[in-house]
Amino acid sequence: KVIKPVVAATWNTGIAANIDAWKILSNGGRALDAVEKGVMVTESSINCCVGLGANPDRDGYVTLDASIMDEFGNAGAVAAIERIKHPISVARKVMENTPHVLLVGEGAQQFAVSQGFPLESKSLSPEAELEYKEWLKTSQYKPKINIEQTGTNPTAFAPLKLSNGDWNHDTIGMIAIDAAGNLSGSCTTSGMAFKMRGRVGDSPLIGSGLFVDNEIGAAVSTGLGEEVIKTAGTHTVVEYMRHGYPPEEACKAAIQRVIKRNSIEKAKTFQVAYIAINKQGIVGGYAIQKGFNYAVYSNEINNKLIDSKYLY
Ligand code: SD4
Repeated sequence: KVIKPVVAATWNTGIAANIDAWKILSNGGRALDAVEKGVMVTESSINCCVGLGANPDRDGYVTLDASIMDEFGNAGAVAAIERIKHPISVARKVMENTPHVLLVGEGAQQFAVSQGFPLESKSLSPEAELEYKEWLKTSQYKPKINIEQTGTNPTAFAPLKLSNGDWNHDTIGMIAIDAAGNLSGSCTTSGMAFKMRGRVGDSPLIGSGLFVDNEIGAAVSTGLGEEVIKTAGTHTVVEYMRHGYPPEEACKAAIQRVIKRNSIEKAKTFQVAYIAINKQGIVGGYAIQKGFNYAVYSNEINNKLIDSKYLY
């Protein structure tokens, strides 16, 4: 039996995002539309890690990464785009209106403007301004991330600074199966807070931050992008599903590939997490560390936040 439609999204911000995605899915809409509209909710809200209200890079610029994939294996993405409110929609336009997959920086912005996206202000949100000023005091880049995400208020500016002095993080990744049984996925982020100017993470890279194979399943990632890229994270998850692993097991196996190239000691200092869905509509997730959660919405599971299993 196939469970459908279903949508799943990373972190507690996934709850609000799922609501808009579900409006589309429950009316027989296409998974692609659901995963775009869903994450637009997060892009519009003020939070630490997604959209123009998020934390800037170390030079004070908010630069955004996003990617989207449909049921035909089409893909579109933007990286290091500035002053555009909905990078996910620009990613979709790249997919649908260009012969390319990925546009970056100024070119991505020019393309967005040519497609009718307004150029927004450069200024930081008051919340990000505060965080940035605070960060400038030490200017230390310590990407030990998202060990714990507390609270269920999906619109709150996430608690950025952890008690151990590290910076929190929460990209939104969303995967869905629609009533027709088709899969799509999306991913959108401001990347690592206070990253180097020009740094691009896993989120806009197909096969790293997001991968969809309509015959098999879909996966998205969150966490330390460099580690996801080096293991082609979400492609790895989908390949494990191709070989018969259920989603949670596939995520776990891909997490173990991240561990394998690090010492256990090192791996305990950062977070990587995956969520995946297969063609049966089964959702699973796995993380290196405790504290990762994801929201699932289906006819059976009424938009519930699920604590992911984890290694350490
Ligand atoms: C990145 N993977 O840019 C993103 C950040 C993230 O939860 O997911 N944080 O590396």
